[in-house]
Amino acid sequence: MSCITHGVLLAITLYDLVDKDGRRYSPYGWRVRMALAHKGLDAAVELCWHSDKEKLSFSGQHLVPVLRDDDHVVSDSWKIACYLDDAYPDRPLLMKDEQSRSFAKFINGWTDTIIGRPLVRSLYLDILRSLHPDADAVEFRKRREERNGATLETLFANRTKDFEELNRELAPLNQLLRDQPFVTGATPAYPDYIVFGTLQMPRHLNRVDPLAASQDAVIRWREAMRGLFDGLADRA
Ligand SMILES: N[C@@H](CCC(=O)N[C@@H](CS)C(=O)NCC(=O)O)C(=O)O
Repeated sequence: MSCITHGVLLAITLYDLVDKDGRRYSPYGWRVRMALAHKGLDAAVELCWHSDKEKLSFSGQHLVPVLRDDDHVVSDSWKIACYLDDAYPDRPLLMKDEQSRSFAKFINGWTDTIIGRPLVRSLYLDILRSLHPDADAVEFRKRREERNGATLETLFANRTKDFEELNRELAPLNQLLRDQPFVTGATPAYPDYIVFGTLQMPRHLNRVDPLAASQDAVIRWREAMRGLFDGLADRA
């Protein structure tokens, strides 16, 4: 299915998360938005709320992001990034060879677990409060409280400790970024978008900054990332 946006025919549609105030804070959605910009690909956007099962039923699952490119439907940000390189090899690559893809896959897992977990669980209460009115808030709370063995209020109260953990875990990245401007070296590529996407979450959700001043190089890198693609990172 193709969409017409501003008179331009777009073959690609990105299904991304939206909250009740129109904010798009999904870390995975941001990875794909940066990836599309890196490849110079325009996409129409379909906004979905948490567990928008009906709208996403065509994808056979209920999580965003989902990318539809004509007849191809790809869910999961990692698979989408791989798909974009495979389908559009003549455009700037997100991961230029097998080694780069392997490194990016490690960064994807590291970011989701070591960085993402303490960050996201400390933000659940903010997410709950910002849920779109049609999202299932009861189910949202139940699933996360079961998974974490604590109420969202308890997880929120632990935020300072979670941020301390996150800053400790970022130390090797900070060290790397003292020696080079981007995670992948002189220029940014998909591993940069992975980590950056996760850090976009608090920025767009509630403006809380988890980074301590000790993360000097990560903070400098984050500024550089915000400037990419005409300031895409600041667009809601
Ligand atoms: N591994 C997936 C994770 C996708 C994901 O967890 N998406 C969240 C939004 S950030 C979602 O759709 N949550 C809805 C739900 O849990 O029902 C990816 O990389 O895309």
